[in-house]
Amino acid sequence: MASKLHLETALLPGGWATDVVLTVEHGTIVAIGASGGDAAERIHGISVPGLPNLHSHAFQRAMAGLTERRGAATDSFWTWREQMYRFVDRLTPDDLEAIAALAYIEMLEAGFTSVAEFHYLHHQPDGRPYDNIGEMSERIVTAADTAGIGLILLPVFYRQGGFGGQPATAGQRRFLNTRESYARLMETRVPGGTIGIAPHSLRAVTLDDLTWAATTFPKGPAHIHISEQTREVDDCLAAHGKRPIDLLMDTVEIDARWFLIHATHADAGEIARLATAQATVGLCPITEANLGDGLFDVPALLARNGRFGVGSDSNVRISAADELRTLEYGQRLTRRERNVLGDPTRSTGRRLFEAALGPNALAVGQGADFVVLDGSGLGGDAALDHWIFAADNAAVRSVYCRGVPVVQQGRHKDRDGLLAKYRNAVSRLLSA
Ligand code: NGQ
Ligand code: ZN
Repeated sequence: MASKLHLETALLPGGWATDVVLTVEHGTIVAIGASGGDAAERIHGISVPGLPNLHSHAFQRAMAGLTERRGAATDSFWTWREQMYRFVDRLTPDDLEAIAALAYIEMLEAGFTSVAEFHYLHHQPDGRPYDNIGEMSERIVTAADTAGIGLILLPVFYRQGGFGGQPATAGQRRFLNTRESYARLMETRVPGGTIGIAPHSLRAVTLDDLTWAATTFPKGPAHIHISEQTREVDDCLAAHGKRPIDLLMDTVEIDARWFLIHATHADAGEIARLATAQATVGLCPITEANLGDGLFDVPALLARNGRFGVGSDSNVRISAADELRTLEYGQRLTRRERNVLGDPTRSTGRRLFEAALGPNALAVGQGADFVVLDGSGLGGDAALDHWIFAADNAAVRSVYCRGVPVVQQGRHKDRDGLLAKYRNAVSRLLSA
């Protein structure tokens, strides 16, 4: 069952290498060698490990382009959220599957080889569970399988409308679970993938619920939205007398399994704490710009050797390169400096890229998940910088997941059929 792939140029954990031969068995790299041999399929271009997408709400892909219009009052994250709730109200399981499948092939075409789906659209529009309570979760699993992307399914635990036990609004009723119904969602099977917990936010669960979820499911990844808006920080201080990340870290044991999504308004003390705990900050620069969230202090995190990655969140635009570029440009614009997130040992694009890889690498024991870039005549770090700062998604030539080419010549193999299904779903939604 072993196959061999001969990479012309590849980014290995130790740096750039040429003529790298991967031996792949059942999707996993079992050996890395230096010589070709006839059996190996030759892959031209610059091969780099696939990036993990740390945060997605796939259904929001279908809202791209629908919320860029000023309302009567000042628009904000909170007015956008009301529009999102109205959109959610009409989504069926078929819609979710069609939209998620398109979002996932676009992620692959952008160089993401796995997605952490922060999934909260669990129930029927009136809040009653589907006959199969896991219906919507299973649609996400099917969409990921159709696209061929790695899936970390994060069923979201959502219990209340806001701090201090505020009742959920009508727009939030599809998201709600008891502890019992949540435990059933956590039984969803994710073949070849992973499942993890996702208390939605400190707004949407009580501290008791948070502790319950973390201790009932002590293994696997744990994700939470946190500190994205200054109002959330203010409300948290008013309700609990602590800032959100301090409150989280005083309530449950935060370690390397935790992903703190956004963390935009973390202060210096909170950044030091989460870095020491080896939690990963899940930054979503395109969405954070689109929603007017603010800028996370990445230099402070890097100074503490903290971990970060990127997520496409609202999927208003799906591009790993653009996430990294927007992250760096936000810092350049506020500091009026260049190469803010770089270091002298490598290019800024490579530094950002390697940070966002997390544990992903072209190495024995890892999945054979990699992206082949067209370097436009450039090699090494310059090819990565060209992708991130110039060519964007157009530089992605092919993408391999578990050793199988899912994207070739920049296009996913099933793009046409999945795009047609997506368009049907969106036109039905907009006319409903
Ligand atoms: C979400 N999105 O769950 O889709 C949220 C909005 C909320 C972002 N935070 C809802 N970007 O946070 O209450
Ligand atoms: Zn989110």
